[in-house]
Amino acid sequence: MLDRLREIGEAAREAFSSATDEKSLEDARVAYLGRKSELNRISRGLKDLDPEERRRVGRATNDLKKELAALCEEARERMAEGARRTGALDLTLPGRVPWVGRRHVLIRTLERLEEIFRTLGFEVALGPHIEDDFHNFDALNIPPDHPARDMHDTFFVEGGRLLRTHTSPVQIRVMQSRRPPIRIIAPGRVYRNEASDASHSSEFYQLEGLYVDRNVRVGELKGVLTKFLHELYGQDVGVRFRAGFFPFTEPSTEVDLQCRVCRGRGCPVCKGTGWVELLGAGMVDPRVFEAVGYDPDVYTGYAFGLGVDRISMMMTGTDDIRLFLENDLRFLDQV
Ligand code: FA5
Repeated sequence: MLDRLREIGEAAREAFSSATDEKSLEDARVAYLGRKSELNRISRGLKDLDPEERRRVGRATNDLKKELAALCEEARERMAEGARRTGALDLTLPGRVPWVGRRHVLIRTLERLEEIFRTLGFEVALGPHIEDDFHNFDALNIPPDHPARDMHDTFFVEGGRLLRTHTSPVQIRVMQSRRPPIRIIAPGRVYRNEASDASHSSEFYQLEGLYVDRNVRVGELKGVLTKFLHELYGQDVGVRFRAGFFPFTEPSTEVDLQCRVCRGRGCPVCKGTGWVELLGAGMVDPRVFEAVGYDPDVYTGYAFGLGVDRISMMMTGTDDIRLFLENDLRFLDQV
């Protein structure tokens, strides 16, 4: 029996070392290590041998099996290496998944918001990021000594100009350039010189909305915002309208969404309250109409300003607003 094992070993070594392709290697593996191989038959027959013979043949069989398995693996690696070197395709290697780039999650959120508001009859208007005092504050009924200026910690640039603290100056620019009816949204980046935390950033996106015509009513504002939030988050989303204050709207409201990171249980994003403030809104104050030369006895309107980053956080379950600007592909690939 031991002689037979030696013969099998010699033939098998020869077969594995001379295998030149996948097929001949697989044939050798089946012939010498496969279920129906002679080596396997000898293993199965060990139980019929007397104890001394069983011990010797058993050990020799196992040693040969291990040696042949290693030879088989070596031959496989040799072939793969050869294929790599010659540039031939090695079908045994796992494929490389190509990395596919895509638009940033905030841009995709903005596109979704624009899509919803376009179907509600709004058109897109844009304005400059570097603004003047008049458009960012004065025309919005925020005179120099108004306490509301403190709420907007401002970055100033040369020439007394500033980085816009909100998208509301676009309202002023649009009203200065045309007559009602006006129904626009103004998406864009805004800047505030304030400390950041899970839900506050010094650079974020807003989307402004403005509708001006004769007889625009507060019920329409509530209707359009509710419709928008239902489109975005589904009909059963938790929404609350709170009384708010903005110098450029009267009455004013702030709208909160039940926190979708913690499902309302309380977390750092909602500061433990279960609610996240998404937007401010209200009926355009008559003083704003006066600043742009509209007659407040003829026209009424509503305006709103959405925090796009927070909307995106609530769409994607993102628990820290700073992730949006850190450019970490491990995060951006997931949202
Ligand atoms: C304003 O900026 C007003 N211009 C909104 C407005 C427009 C009111 C038109 C009435 C009519 P406020 O500062 O609350 O308001 O910001 C609006 C939204 O921007 C907030 O509800 C919030 O979602 C988002 N936001 C405010 N500050 C930050 C910040 N630091 N980081 C991220 N998002 C913010």
